[in-house]
Amino acid sequence: MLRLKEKMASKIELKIDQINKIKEHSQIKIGDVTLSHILRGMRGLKVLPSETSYLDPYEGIRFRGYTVQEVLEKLPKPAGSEMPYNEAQFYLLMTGDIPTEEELIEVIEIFKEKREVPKYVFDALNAFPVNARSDAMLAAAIDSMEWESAFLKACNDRKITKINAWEYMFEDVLNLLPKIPVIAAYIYRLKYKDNNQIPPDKDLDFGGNFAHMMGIDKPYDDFSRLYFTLLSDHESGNVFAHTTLLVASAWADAYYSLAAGVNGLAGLLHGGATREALRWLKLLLSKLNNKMPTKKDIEQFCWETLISGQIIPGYGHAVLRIPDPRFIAQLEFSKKYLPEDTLIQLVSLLYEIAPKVLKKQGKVKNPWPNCDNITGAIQNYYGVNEDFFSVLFAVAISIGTLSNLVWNKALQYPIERPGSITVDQMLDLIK
Ligand code: CMX
Repeated sequence: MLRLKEKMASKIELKIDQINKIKEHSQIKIGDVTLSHILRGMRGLKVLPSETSYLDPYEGIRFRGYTVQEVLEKLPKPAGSEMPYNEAQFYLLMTGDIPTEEELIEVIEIFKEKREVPKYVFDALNAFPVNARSDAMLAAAIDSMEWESAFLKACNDRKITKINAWEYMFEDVLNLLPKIPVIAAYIYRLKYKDNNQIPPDKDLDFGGNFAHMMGIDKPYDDFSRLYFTLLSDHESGNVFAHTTLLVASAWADAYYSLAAGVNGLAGLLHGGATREALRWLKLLLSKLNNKMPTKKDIEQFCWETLISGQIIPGYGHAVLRIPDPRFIAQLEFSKKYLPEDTLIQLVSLLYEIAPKVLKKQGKVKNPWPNCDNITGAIQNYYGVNEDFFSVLFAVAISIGTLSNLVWNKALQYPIERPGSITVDQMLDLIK
């Protein structure tokens, strides 16, 4: 048995004991449901389990208890690289432990072995119309492999039980996750590089091989490792994770579930926010004939945006109440590697101005930048097309969401089915 699976099995056994203990106290109240929760997209309502990460409004994301800074410091890194192995982040999210060298090597080797994508997936991608969106192609590619699911087969063969379901999910996750960056890079080069494909490099890790297949020089490999680590998980309530875990709660396999999550990235408030933030920055520059705006120009453009009823993309957050540490980590990277870039300089200036404007307007609960504010500017520097941003997000967040998916099955969480309420019923409550 794989060491990773052995470790998971022993950790799951302990967690099941804890869950059984919690069940003895299941009547304990942890909050009240108010009409505001219904009217405000359930903000602040703690109702979803998440083993892999926890979002603290004042500290940012904690991956298995570790802050962003701690993860970047403590996780092992490839030789000559400043950013961690994404395989190490996967190991951490799956088990809660920083991997030893042996444990890490095992995951790296499995990922290399499993990343070969069946030819029929590429054939299907080649048949897409030229105007198809990259994220729609990724979702379709994932769905096309669904028939290979071990979980599906076990369901069909009536072998699956509540107790062993996680093992089939584990198998699917190990088969599926290593293929995602390979498919992503293929889509990119199919759409934007005349289908001039670069084969995988057997010596490279998850993030390094992605950068290689994209055909972008160093330090894009380190930026990929950084970005995939930072965006690898954000609890269970964001649209991507919630959609994936919801679909899986009905005992769909990892393929169907993840493809649903990828579709969940489409909207501009979630997966589309990186694109919108970049467009907004470019619009500001174009208004000034591509000259660097002054602080006054930026302030005026922020107000124009707000007064016209638009949002400032890349600012605000449903949970966070501080500048997103994932924004800060990317800002530090860009100040080191691309300090001369106009858009990066604009992002830094905006960081001084926009929070003041948003505070003055007084509507937002969090006037600080989120990670999406800067990612687009960095990708733009490396020549990556905006249409591809949701795919990059999907590659990253698949790491944690698929880990959580294994845990949700291991802890035997049931199908999700919350109740609903009509406006008339709400009115009855206030009579
Ligand atoms: N610019 C202008 N107005 C904003 C704003 C922004 N960046 N962020 C929030 N607001 C507004 C809201 O639209 C809301 O207005 P109404 O009262 O008129 O409806 C008001 O401020 C209060 O909103 P909030 O409670 O502070 O924020 P929400 O939890 O409702 O929304 C989010 C959170 C992220 C959708 C919102 O801040 C937003 O639209 N930001 C821009 C898009 C973006 O950057 N998305 C990426 C999020 C990152 C992630 O998903 O991880």
